[in-house]
Amino acid sequence: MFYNLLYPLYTELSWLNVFRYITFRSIGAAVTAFLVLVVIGPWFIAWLRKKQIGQVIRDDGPQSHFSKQGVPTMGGVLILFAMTCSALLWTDLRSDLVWLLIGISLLFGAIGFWDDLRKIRKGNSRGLSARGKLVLQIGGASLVGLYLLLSPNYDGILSFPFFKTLQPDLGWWYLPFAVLVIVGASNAVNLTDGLDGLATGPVVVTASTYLIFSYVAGNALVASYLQIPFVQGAGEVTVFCGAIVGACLGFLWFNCYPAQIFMGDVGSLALGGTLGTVAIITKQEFLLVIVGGIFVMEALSVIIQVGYFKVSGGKRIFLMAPFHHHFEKKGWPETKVVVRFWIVSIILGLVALATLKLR
Ligand code: 57M
Repeated sequence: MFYNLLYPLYTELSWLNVFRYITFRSIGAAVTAFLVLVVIGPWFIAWLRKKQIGQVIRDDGPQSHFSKQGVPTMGGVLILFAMTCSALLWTDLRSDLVWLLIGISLLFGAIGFWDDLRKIRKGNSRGLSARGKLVLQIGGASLVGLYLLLSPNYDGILSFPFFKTLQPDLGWWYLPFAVLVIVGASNAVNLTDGLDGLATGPVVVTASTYLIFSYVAGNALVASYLQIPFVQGAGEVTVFCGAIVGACLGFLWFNCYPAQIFMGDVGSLALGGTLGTVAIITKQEFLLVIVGGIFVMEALSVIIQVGYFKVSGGKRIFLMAPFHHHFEKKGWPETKVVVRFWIVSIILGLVALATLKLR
C-alpha cells in the first residue's frame, strides 16, 4: 500500500522515493510484523487464557510435556494477522505473487484453525482427519500450481542447486510436483513444531534465505550473472519474506522456552505451505530441501519410524519420532534440543546461500 500510495508522490516529496526500494520495504515489512506481534502478543495470550484456548497434551508423549497442558495455542492466528497486515502495507498490491502468498497462507491457516478448534472442543489431540486435512491442502496447492502454470511468465522448468545446465521441463507434470512441495513443506513444519521454538527458528532461517534468493531472482542482471532463473516480480516475494521473518521473530519472543504460547496447526500448516509456495514461485524448489533440512529430517524420521514399525512387527529405529523426541528420550533438555536444531538450521541456510556461487 505504501508503495502504491506514497511512492508516486516522490515528485512532490523526494524522500518518498525510498519506497521504491525492495530492500527498504523488506526491512519495513519485517519490523512492522515484529512490532505487531510484540505489542499485541501479551494481550492475545491473556485473551486465549481467559477463553481457555489451551493445548491438550497427549498422554503418550514425553513426560516433560505434561506440564505444558493448557498452554495457550493457536498463536498462528496472530502470526498470520501480523504477516498479512505487514504485507498489505509494504508490498506492491498490484503483484499477483503477493496475493498468491496471502491466499495460500490464509487457506492453510484456515485448515489448521479448523483442526485446532476441533481438538480444543473435543478436549483431545485428534482434530481433523489426516485424510481430510490432506485433501484440503492438495486442493489449495493445486490452485496455486494451476495459476502459475497458466501464467505467461511461468513454466514447468526445474532448476537444481549446483547443476546449472540441468533444467528439465516437467510441463504439466510440474503441477503434481508443486503440490508435493507445498503440501510436503506444510506437513513437515507441522511435525517439527513439537518443542518450544523448534519450528519457529528454522522458519526464520528459511524465510531469510528465500528473502535473499527472491531478491536475486527478481533482478534480471544478477539472476543472469548467478545463473539462476529470472522470475518477473519476485522482488515482492522478498518483501513478503520480510513479513514472515518479522512475524516469526516476534512470535519467538513468546514461543521460546518456556513457551507462553504455541502456534497451533493454524500457524505450522500456514507457515510451511507459504514457504513451499515461495520455493515454487522463486523456482528454487530443491533449495528448500537444503535450507529446510530440519523439516525434511523430522518428516523422514516419522516415515522411517512408522515404516520400520510396520515391517518389523513393532520395532522402532528411533526412541520416538519425530526426531526431536528421540533426543528428549535420550535425556537432552528441551532447550538443548531446540538450540542445537537452530544451529543446524543456520548452517544449512549458509550452505543454501553458498549454492548461489557454486554453479
Ligand atoms: C504435530 N504437534 C505436537 C502445538 C503446535 C504420525 C505422528 C508422527 C504424528 C505426530 C503428531 O501428532 N504431530 C502433530 C506436532 C504438539 O504441538 C501442537 O501442535 C502444533 C503444531 N502442529 O503448535 O499446538 C505438542 O508439541 C509440544 N509443543 C511444545 N512447544 C511448542 O512450541 O512443547 C509444541 C509446540 C504440544 C506440546 O507438547 O502438545 C505433538 O508433538 O503432537 N505424533 C507425534 O509427534 C508423536 N509421535 C509419535 O507418536 N511417534 C510414534 C510413531 C507414530 C511415529 C513413535 O515414535 O513410535 C509425539 N507427539 C506427542 N505425543 N504429542 C509423541 C507422542
